[in-house]
Amino acid sequence: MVNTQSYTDRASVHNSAVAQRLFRLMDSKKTNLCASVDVKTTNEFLSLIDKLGPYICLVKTHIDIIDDFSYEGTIEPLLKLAKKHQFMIFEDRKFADIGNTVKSQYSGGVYKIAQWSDITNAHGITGAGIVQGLKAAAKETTDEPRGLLMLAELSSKGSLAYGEYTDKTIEIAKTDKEFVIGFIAQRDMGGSEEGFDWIVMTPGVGLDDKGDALGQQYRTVDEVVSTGTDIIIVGRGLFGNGRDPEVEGKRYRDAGWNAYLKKTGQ
Ligand code: BMP
Repeated sequence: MVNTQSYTDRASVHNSAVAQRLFRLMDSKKTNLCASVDVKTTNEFLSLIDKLGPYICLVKTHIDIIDDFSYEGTIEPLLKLAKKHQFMIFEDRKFADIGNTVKSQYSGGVYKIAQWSDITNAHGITGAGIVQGLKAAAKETTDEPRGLLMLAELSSKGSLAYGEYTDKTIEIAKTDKEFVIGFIAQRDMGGSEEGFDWIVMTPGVGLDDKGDALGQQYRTVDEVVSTGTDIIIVGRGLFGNGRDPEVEGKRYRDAGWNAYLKKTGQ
C-alpha cells in the first residue's frame, strides 16, 4: 500500500536519524526532488549544484565520473553548498561485493564516501553481509548518521531486478531497519504495511523524454509519485540538451510537490 502520511509525520517516528533529517528538510523546503548531477568536471558539478540548490532536498552523485576529482577541490566545496542550500548528499555507488570488501570501498580509497555522503546504496546480489560491512565502515569513519538504500528495482530496459530478486532484497533490508532507510525502486515496496517505513527513491523520471539510446526508461512525476515514490531522482531532465537548470529545477520541484500533496490528500 502506498504511504499517504506526510513527511513530517514520518520524521517524528522514524528509526533513522538520516531519514528524520531528510523528511524534515523536505517539508521545510517543500521539495521531494533529488538532482542527479552526472557531469565530468568539478566546475560543472559545483556550478550546477549551486543553481539547483534552492529546489532540491538531495544531490545524487557519481563521484567516480569526475575527471579532476580531489577531496579538497570537489568534496569540501560540495559540503559548503549543502550547508548554504540545505540539501543532503547521496553517492550512488551501487556497492555489490562481499561485506569485507565493501567496508574498505566505502570508507577508503580516493573517494572516502562514508566521510561525506549521508546516503549510499547497494545491490542485494551478495546477501545481507553487504549491509553489515557498510554499517561497520560508517561507524568506524564518522559520528554523523549514515543511511543505506537497497537497489530493489532498476529503471533500465531488461533489468533482472524483479520478482523473487526484489522480494529477497526487501528481506535483506529488513535485517537492519535503522541503517537501511529504503529502496531505489519504481514503486512502493510494502513499507507502510508492515511497521517499516521505507523511503522509496525513483530514478528514470522525465517529463519530456521517454528514454535514451542506452536502455534508460522514463516515467512521469505523477506516475511515480502516485505508485509509491517519495523522492524523484532527475538528471538530464534538469540540465541535458541545453536545458536551464533553474527553470527545470523549479518545474520538477513543483511537479513533485504537487503530486505529493495529491497523494497525501493535503
Ligand atoms: P537521468 O535522469 O539523466 O537518466 O539519470 C538517472 C540517474 O539515476 C543516473 O545517475 C543513473 O545512474 C541512476 N539510476 C537510474 O537511472 N536507474 C536506476 O534504476 C538506478 C539508478 O541509480
